[in-house]
Amino acid sequence: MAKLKLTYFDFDGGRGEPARLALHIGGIAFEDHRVAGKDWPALREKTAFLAMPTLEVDGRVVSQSNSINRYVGKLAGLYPKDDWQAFLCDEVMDAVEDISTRIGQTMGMADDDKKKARAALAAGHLKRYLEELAARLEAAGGEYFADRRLTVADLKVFSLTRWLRSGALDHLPKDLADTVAPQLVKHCERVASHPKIAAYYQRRKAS
Ligand SMILES: N[C@@H](CCC(=O)N[C@@H](CS)C(=O)NCC(=O)O)C(=O)O
Repeated sequence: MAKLKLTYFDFDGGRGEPARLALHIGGIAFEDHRVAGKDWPALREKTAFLAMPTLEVDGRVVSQSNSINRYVGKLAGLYPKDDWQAFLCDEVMDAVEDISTRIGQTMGMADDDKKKARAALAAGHLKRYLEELAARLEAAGGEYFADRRLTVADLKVFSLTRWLRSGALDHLPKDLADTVAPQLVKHCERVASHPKIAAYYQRRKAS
C-alpha cells in the first residue's frame, strides 16, 4: 500500500474533509497533516498551485480536491466502477466545488460587502445549487447521489451541508438548506449516522 499524506487546514470541514472521511471509512492508513492558519503563508509558496488540499503518494504531491476524492474514493471503495454512475458522482462533486468557490470569494470581504454578497448568494446561486443537488439526489433514488450507496459525492455534499448549517458563515441563513432543500438535510443526517463517520467525529470531539 502506498504511503499517503493528506495536507489541509486544521478544521473539520472544507475541501480536505471528504478525502479524510473516505480514508477513515476505508480503513486506509494516512498521515493527516493539519496546517495551522499561521503556518500557511510559508507553506503556500512551496505548494504547486498555492492551495490545499494536497495528497502525497509515496513522495509525489498531487493537488485538486476532487481529483484527490476520486483517487481515495477508488482506494476506499467509495467511487463507482460504472462509468455512468461515476459521471453522476463527478457532476455532484464539481457542482459543490463551484458553489464553494463562490462562497469562498466572499470570505475576505469587508462586512458590508460580505452581507450584500451573501444575501445575493442565498437568494441566487446558492439556493439554486441546493435545489438542484436535492433534485439530483431524488433522481438517484433519494438516499445517495450515485450507485445507490455511499460514495465520495455524498461525502462532498455532506461537508457542504454541514458547513452551511454550522452557523460559521455569517450573513448566510443557517437554515437555508432546511428551507430550500430539506432532502439535503436528511441526507446530511444519513451520512453523519454512518457508523464510521459517527465514530470519527466522536473521536475528534474527544481529542
Ligand atoms: N481547485 C482547488 C481549490 C483549492 C483551494 O482554493 N483551497 C483553499 C482552501 S479550501 C486554499 O488553499 N486557500 C488558501 C489560499 O488560497 O491561500 C481544489 O479543488 O483543491
